[in-house]
Amino acid sequence: MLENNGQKQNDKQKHYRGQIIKALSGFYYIEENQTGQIYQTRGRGNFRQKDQSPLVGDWVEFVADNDQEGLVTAIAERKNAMIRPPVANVDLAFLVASVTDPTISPKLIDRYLVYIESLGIQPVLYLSKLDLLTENQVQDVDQLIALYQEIGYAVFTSEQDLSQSQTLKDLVQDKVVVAVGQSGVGKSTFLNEILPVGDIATAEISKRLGRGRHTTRHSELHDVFGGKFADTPGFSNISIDYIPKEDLDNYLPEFFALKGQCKFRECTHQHEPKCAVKAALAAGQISQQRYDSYVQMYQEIASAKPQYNKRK
Ligand SMILES: Nc1nc2c(ncn2[C@@H]2O[C@H](COP(=O)(O)OP(=O)(O)OP(=O)(O)O)[C@@H](O)[C@H]2O)c(=O)[nH]1
Ligand SMILES: [Mg+2]
Ligand SMILES: [Zn+2]
Repeated sequence: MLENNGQKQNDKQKHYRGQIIKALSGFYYIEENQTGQIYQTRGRGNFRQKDQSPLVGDWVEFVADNDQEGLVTAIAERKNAMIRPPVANVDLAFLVASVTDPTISPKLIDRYLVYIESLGIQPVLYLSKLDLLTENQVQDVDQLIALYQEIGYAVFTSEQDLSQSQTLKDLVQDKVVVAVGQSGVGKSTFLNEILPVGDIATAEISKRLGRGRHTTRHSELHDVFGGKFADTPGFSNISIDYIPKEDLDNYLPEFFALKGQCKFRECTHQHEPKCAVKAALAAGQISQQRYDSYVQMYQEIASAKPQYNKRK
């Protein structure tokens, strides 16, 4: 008889497939394919040796000898895997950025967008805390929204009632979606607003209970609009130096659209003559802010120390 993680396999054990919807304290919670039942499982020891640990969003095979507990035995090949937040097979990412408290800089928004694009995931913007703006800040935020819409990104805001939004439904249906962004920007709040039963703890709720700030500590998929939407812990240090510098322009859509028209095939859009990107910048078709973000990220990548075993 085989032994896995100290658990003896026995005759009652059955084989199942499902998707990991939550990972917490060494347990993986799997929604079984046929019944939708949730099994609490552990990973098999040898995943760790292979440097392959199960992630939320993974499709897995598992064995269980009762309705509740089991053991993950295999992870299906992934379409992609985000390290931060740790979610696999992601189709769509809501970049959540607060316009105040904390005010998120456009440079940081651009950085998150490049990170998401580089993983082959479709980004969408959600701007929160518009209700806290003073009158003279409103115009700046309107410009920000217009800028990203012109590039082609869908932009949602906290001013909209999204709980019944058909546009949002069409975007989310049948997809694995993550909310990405710094801590405190309102990811859990946004998700609560669109969930059929919005009961995720947010800072406000725990303040009322006198327990101080509530911050999300694990990733979890929730059923919403016919898709799976992950609330995840916030993070702000995004490493982009795994991106080859010559590929960076692939991840800014308005640069990507023009790069074929630059005179030099390896154009970095900085010092070269007859650069279509710089021409578009001069003509006001590419924004100075996006161009500055690009140059800053390019220089950061170019000056990064070469690393081995960089994550993809
Ligand atoms: N006024 C206002 N407050 C908001 C809005 N969105 C979120 N908040 C508040 O901002 C605080 C942080 O919100 P959370 O939803 O917990 O933030 P989070 O992004 O999930 O943070 P982490 O879980 O730490 O990553 C809470 O007090 C929310 O009530 C908004 O649109 N307007
Ligand atoms: Mg949260
Ligand atoms: Zn160029």
